Amino acid sequence: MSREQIIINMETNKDSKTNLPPVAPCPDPMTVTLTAEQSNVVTADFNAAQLANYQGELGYNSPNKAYAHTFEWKPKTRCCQVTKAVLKVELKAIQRGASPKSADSGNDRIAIVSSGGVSIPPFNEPVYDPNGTFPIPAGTLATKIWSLQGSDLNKLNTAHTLSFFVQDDSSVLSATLVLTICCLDKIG
Ligand SMILES: [Ca+2]
Ligand SMILES: [Ca+2]
Repeated sequence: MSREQIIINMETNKDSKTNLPPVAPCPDPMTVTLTAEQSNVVTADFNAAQLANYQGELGYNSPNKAYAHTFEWKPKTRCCQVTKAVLKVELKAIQRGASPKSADSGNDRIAIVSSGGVSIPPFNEPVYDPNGTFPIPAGTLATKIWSLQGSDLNKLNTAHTLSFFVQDDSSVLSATLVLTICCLDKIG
């Protein structure tokens, strides 16, 4: 390749073989796993009713108490972007659920919430499959694995937080948020 050709390629920033802009690998990729071992709640993400009756302990075992948690992450540098986020929550019915509409574990829901408790679609759903077999006994397990998108990723990239809320006869056994992050410079 001639010196001129190299300069042209540098100027146009195109691959000399494909003539396409090069696909730049992330210069500083990382994965961060956040857990809910430590209770943390950003109250602005919840409404008054939610804040009036919640706790933040994993494995809590008394009914009629909701669960709230806010994950928070800190960008390593100014130019870090969450490109992927997977929330996994393991739950257990503290009391039996008679039907999908009964005021026991049967009607419990789990939702990602923001700004005064507004849920961010599509992640607002029953804890236990409403089309499954009822009644469900106490101790019934459920697992949610949600790959976040749209507003949830935006929230992680602007506020650097993500909150979720669980009603009120189900125990949260574990909750993890795995973030795939790309940082554009390595200057701490
Ligand atoms: Ca209840
Ligand atoms: Ca309930």
